[in-house]
Amino acid sequence: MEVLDFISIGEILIQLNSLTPGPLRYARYFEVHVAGSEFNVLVALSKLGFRTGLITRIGNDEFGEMILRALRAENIDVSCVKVMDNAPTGVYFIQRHYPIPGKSTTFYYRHGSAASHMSEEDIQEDYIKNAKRVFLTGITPALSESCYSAVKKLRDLAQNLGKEVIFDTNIRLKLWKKPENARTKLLPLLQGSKIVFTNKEDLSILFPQSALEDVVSKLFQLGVDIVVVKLGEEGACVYTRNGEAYCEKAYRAPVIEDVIGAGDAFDAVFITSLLKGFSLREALKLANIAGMMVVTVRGDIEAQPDWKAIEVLKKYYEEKMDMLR
Ligand code: KDG
Repeated sequence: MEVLDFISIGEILIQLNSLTPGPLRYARYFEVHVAGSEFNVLVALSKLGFRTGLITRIGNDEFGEMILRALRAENIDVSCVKVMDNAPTGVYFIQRHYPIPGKSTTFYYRHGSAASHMSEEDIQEDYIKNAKRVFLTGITPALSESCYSAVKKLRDLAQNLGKEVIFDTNIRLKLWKKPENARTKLLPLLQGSKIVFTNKEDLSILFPQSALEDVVSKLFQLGVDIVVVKLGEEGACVYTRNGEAYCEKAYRAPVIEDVIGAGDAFDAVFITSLLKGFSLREALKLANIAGMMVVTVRGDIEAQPDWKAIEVLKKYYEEKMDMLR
């Protein structure tokens, strides 16, 4: 079995992205994409040169076929992808620029989907032994009780085997229903993560009415080494257990098509930059650039940069040099 640099567990969805901005009740044309937070991160990591694998389930349907093709095309290991006969592949719609211009809203049609049936059965110890790091998000544990148990088993096994766990809180209230459900289920899962990616909204759910400094130190008490707070168009900040703290401003996107998926590219490029030996500050800058790229197109994975693109972008945004000709 090939050694994998990163594995994850999560639902891949068919994304129907409205071609026109505004409320979906007026939308007539939709563009089809393949997306899902953990998948997006693995696609980005795979473009950046890592070997990756995803644990998931898809329906035995045309959309499941589309997803399998996307996984193979993006060079993601599919040995832990199960095809289910009696549950469909999940779908979601994206409404753009309404009600908040520049922002997108998601509408899920995924309840009872194949991926929501994942359970502890999907977690094979050998697969984890064979992986270097595990990337998790707060989305999969929100899909169902059995998905929560699967994520917990994967995290526990990974930590017992001494693998690094990286966690993005990615709270989706449409899935959790109540903020307290997210809080009680997610906080224990964050324990011992090497890096936690989060944002202001998620932190206000996980640690209500707490100041940022307190929240960060609470995460350190949970054994987290690095906390990254993503601030969207404001940029991002990083805090480390040994007292380093930096913030970097975001880059302004020349156009905003659809902001969904930007945070996933951010995570992948931040992780990659650290593994390549860049400073925390530099990693924040490059991750901000990657996030900015993704908002310029519809679809989550299409504009994720590979390292060659990152170098071109770095020259352009930091030295104002256009290396395209
Ligand atoms: O991070 C992008 C995801 O939010 C999007 O692709 C859909 O996975 C998704 C979800 O559960 O919201």
